[in-house]
Amino acid sequence: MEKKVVLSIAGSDSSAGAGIQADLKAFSYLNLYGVTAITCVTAQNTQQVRTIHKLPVDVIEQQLESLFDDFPIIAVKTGMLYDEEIVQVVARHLKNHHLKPVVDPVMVATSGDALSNRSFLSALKKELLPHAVMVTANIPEACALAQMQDIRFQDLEKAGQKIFELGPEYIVIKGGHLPGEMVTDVVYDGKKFHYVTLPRIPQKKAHGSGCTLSALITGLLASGEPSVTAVKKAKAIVWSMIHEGYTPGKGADVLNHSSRVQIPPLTQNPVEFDVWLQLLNAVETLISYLPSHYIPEVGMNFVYALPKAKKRTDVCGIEGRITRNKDKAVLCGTLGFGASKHIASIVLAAMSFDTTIRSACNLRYDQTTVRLCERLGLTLGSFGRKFEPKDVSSTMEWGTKHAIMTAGFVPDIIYDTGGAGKEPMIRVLGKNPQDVHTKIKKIIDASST
Ligand code: PXL
Repeated sequence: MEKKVVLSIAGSDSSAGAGIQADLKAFSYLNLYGVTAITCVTAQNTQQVRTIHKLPVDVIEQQLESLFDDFPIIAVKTGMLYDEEIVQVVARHLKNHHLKPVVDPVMVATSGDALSNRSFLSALKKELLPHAVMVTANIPEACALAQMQDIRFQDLEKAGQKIFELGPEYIVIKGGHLPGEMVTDVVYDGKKFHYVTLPRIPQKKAHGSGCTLSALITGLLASGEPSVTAVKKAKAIVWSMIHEGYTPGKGADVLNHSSRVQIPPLTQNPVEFDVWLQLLNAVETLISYLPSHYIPEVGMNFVYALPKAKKRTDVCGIEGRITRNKDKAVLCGTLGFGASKHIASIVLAAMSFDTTIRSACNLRYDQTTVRLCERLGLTLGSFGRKFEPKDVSSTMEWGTKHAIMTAGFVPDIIYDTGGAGKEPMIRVLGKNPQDVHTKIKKIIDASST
């Protein structure tokens, strides 16, 4: 096996949420081989930075030389460089090896502790930024680089232009410090401003998100992504890592760098994003307790359609389904539009009668479950495969429409008892994933009492 080699030149964070440790996890996430040159060792936990110990500059240099002597390094990110002396050494080595870094201009930690000294800023501007492929600045860092007192949303383009004059090919200004329910980052390539927006994740104090973002961008560039796409993808990945983050200590949250985090669609349409997120929340809640005997042989899908959905690609579902592993339900694969065939056709068929029924999920067929649904007051519909006309192109569409027309309305449950080589199935329908989940929970709770 071969992996591309990427380098992070940054500080060590003993709490492993940020710095070199975050960079390595981000590189691994992208299936790259990360190597590191450590500039400073910080003693910190999720609450505070206690000490910063700068390494002797010849030790930093020896790390770089050892790496360049051995590895075919194709991309570099710089993080905490602390002072002028380190900036100079790093800039010299990168220039010698014709490598243009992604620069994360780390100055202050999320906790408010300083991660640079007074000589850092001017050295960064003079020595490193003119040779950078990209700089990823948050608002306070952008203020320092652009020499602006304050940057509001309407000042982002002016700030981008001023930082562009310092030499990087691409400028990213991250809007997380600006107010609002949405967080917008701006990417400037010297010609055009590209806006990338995702909802703010409330109540999370994510330590290491800046480091992870720039490391992911570096890795995606190394993997051949165009620059603006690399920023968009990296932002979507970081959003998910924060969304699924956790609190390993007593202080800040850390990102979940697991390869199983679900990445939102790269869309600027808030409705699509909301459909994806509501589905994800329901799927995650469901699999956290779903008894495995509810999962059919063919696996389970859970879908949610856009308002006025007409085609399969308007329906978000699970690529790979929910399957059984021993006694647990597991989510295999990712959520995406166009990912489901069968359950998506059921929802599309239901929506042709009632546009408010936009979500569905299938369960293993069991006669007792059907009777239980009836007792719980859920409305039932069904179809028999043996009545299916020969010329239908989609059994699910035909069966769903047949069940709805027979019932005279869209029922909560549509089941069929199978056929030759066809597993019988129960499908739970509802207005949205929460609604479908509530019905499933009602069934599960009632069956266990
Ligand atoms: O998030 C910036 C950062 C970078 N590098 C190191 C850090 C931090 C934040 O705490 O500790 C080593």
